[in-house]
Amino acid sequence: MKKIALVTGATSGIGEACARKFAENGYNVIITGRRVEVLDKLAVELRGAGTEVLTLAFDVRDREAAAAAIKGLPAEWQEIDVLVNNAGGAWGLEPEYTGSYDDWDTMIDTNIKGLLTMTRLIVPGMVERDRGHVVNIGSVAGDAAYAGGNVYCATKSAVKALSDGLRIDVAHTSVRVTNIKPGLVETNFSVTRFHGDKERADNVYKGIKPLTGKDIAESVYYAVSAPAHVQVAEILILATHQASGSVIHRE
Ligand code: NDP
Ligand code: 8X3
Repeated sequence: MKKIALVTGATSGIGEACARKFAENGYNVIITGRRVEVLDKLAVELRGAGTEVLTLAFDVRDREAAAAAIKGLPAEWQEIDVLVNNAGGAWGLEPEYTGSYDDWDTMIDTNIKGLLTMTRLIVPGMVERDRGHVVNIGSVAGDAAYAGGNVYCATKSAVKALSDGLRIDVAHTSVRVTNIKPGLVETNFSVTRFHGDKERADNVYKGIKPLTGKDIAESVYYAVSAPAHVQVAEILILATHQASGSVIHRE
């Protein structure tokens, strides 16, 4: 029987690349996000290449919708082997003392509470089956704050704490927990951060060769495909000319 990977935020960037990577490697995939038409398009493509795909459209901030989606899974999709908690992003890059309450709520509700909701819904089954892997997409931003990063950095620090906490709580089982911490990855991330300002978003990746969603999917898959006795706890993955969240050498 094929293994099952569920990827949140599979409609774009890192999540989409993860869904493709798992599909290429023989997994059946559950792809989630809010945009139904984007999920459907990816599903058609992956099915065309022989992968069984289930699409679930819901907002990870909506606990009831998330619970209905997971509890309503058809029997053959219930035994999820890999959960990639990827849905999320940054909203705003303002100083902490002038930031937007709405942006803060969106980041905290999505990056922390959404991830927790998915973990709470899916990990009990993994513990019961004594197998599974949770991959949380953290960030270099969780290691140290940078200018304007404040709340986003705090949410990614929380992802580290929640990954470490879960790893402790499942240590008596064969379930593994990995925190992947990327640096600059060129996706829709900066367009979201700058509320749709594409020009400002493009500037983030000027003068440096950024990572791609595919680079991150390779790290995710590396951790998941390691032998069963190996738990890759964390991977910090940066572009060659990035040294930390705030040190970036640009040509
Ligand atoms: P994208 O903006 O390209 O993708 C974000 C994904 O998250 C989309 O699929 C979006 O789907 C989904 N999403 C956002 N909000 C929600 C929500 N409320 N409910 C369900 N899905 C949601 O960005 P990335 O691929 O770059 O980001 C993915 C993850 O990687 C994020 O957690 C981000 O913080 C992290 N990361 C990104 C880095 C980067 O430089 N790009 C570096 C380090 C970490 P939809 O719109 O369909 O709901
Ligand atoms: C995304 C990477 O450096 O823009 O988490 O925060 S960064």
